Amino acid sequence: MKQLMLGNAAVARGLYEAGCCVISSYPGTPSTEITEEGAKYDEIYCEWAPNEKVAMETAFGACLAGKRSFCGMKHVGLNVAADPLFTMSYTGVNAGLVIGVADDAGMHSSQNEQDSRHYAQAAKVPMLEPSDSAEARAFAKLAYELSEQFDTPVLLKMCTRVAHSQSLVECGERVEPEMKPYEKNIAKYVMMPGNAKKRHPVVEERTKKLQAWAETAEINRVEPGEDHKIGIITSSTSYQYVKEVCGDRFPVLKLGMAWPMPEQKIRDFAASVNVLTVVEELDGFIEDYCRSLGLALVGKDVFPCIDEFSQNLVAEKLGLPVHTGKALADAIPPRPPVMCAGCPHRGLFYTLNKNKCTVLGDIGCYTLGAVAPLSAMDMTLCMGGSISAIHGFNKARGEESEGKTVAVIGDSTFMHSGMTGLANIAYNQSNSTVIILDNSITGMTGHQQNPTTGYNIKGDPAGKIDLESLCRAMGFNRVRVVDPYDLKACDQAVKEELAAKEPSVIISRRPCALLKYVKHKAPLKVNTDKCIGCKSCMKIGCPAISIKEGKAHVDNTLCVGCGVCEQLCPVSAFESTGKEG
Ligand SMILES: Cc1ncc(C[n+]2csc(CCOP(=O)(O)OP(=O)(O)O)c2C)c(N)n1
Repeated sequence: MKQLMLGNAAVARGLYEAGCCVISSYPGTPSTEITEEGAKYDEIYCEWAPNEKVAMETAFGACLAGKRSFCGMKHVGLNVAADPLFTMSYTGVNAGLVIGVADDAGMHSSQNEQDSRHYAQAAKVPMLEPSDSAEARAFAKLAYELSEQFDTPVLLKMCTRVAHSQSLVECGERVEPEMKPYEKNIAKYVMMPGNAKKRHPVVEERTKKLQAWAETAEINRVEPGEDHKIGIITSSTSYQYVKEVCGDRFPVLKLGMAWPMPEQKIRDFAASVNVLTVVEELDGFIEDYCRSLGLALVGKDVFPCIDEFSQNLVAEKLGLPVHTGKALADAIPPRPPVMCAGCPHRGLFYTLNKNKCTVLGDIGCYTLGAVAPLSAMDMTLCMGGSISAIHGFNKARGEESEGKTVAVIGDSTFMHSGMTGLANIAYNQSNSTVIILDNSITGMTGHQQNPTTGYNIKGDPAGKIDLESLCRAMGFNRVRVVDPYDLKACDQAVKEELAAKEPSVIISRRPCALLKYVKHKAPLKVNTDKCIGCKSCMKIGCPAISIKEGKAHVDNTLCVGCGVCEQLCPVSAFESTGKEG
């Protein structure tokens, strides 16, 4: 029976059916649901690792031990895990190893728009690229076959639209592959120069074999068309747009394998059409390969390498009729992201703004501290970047910046890649103040557990890292905890730690207001007789507060009674509604 399935859920289904036994991942939109769905299968051991490198190495260890394994991440996660990836390409695998990576053209939820296909080429590993949920399931299974047949990790590339769209999937049964025997093999698995030198030719040979496989593989298929004026090579979600706007008009070479590419198949296809056209999102990856074969084509000279495509964009560029309905951007009112009502990060950012701090930021819900009226963020680069950067900033600018510059980082991001930056401060001694925004969850990506929360992916009790002890053990004498709902305490902590003559850590601790176990106070209301319309309460950018007829107004469907606005009101106009939320 066919069922509607999210692309990421279909990947998880494919992993399950292929007999995958171990999944270790780090969350990141649009990849997260692969692992969340994988965790629903009892047959698979599933975990959130502290970061993508750890996840990939864990999956590698599991495959080395003899079980099919998987790790999943978003595109930038592959940067973090690139180090093991490039050498795993040399060692190859024991049982199959599949690495899921999800790109985010259009940057729906990302800090950049990189194209992961380059990693497959650079690390010399195969990459499969599904276009819908049925392929997501099938390619996940195929990836294990290729991994074991060619002795290689296999990349499975998703993108936002394939990962987050639903389409029909026919499920199958799980196979339970026998655990592969573990045999010590120093020449294959110990990558020191003498051994690695012998593995590199193996890798080059493997790419040739994979290329030969790609020539006849069904996943690289030619779909005939009536009009050979144009022939389109495409893949992933671009294939869907092409089919939607062209139907069967033009012949299409759909590449299910992004790397290596089938040289002869491409040459034959090019020879069968007048104008070869490559339709691909982001970089001209297929295009560059075709050009290296000496083929003339239409590609990035017409199709942009920026932002995601749409049916209309593809139609317009191919000179076909464009759908003239309302553009999506006009049909849907814009909803810029804001910190939620009751977000514990708000009080802290208000304090940083008030103290005119230079804030070296990081990635998480708290990145929204950059948005007006809080505007308390000077830099956001990549996960973990805040702590390393404050050290460099303070070393460069000296005492003047030490007294007013802070780094802010979330609990999950701190565990991901903040600790090593903190070690650098402790070791090379800059007088830096680091604020860990501990909301007891990985908020940004939808509430995943992490090593500081005390729970595992299934919500069962797990190890819990004590942030205060960790920072002290690293050599910080000044470690203090504040409640970000308490503006006076935040102000005092920030002022004192910035004035201190040694490095310090402030842990701003309060669980995310959206966590199920968090009890809310009664929403507040405004006593309009008292309100003088000074708008002091608007300085925190709370979505529950607006101005109506010159007076503050609280939307009690949003307000969680955190009381931060109350602390700013000079005339005590906020009152409790008394109705517990
Ligand atoms: C290398 C990398 N991996 C994953 C992500 C996706 N991501 C963005 S922020 C974030 C974690 C946020 O959690 P936390 O630091 O606890 O802050 P919160 O959102 O809870 O405030 C993740 C996983 C990313 N941007 N970069």
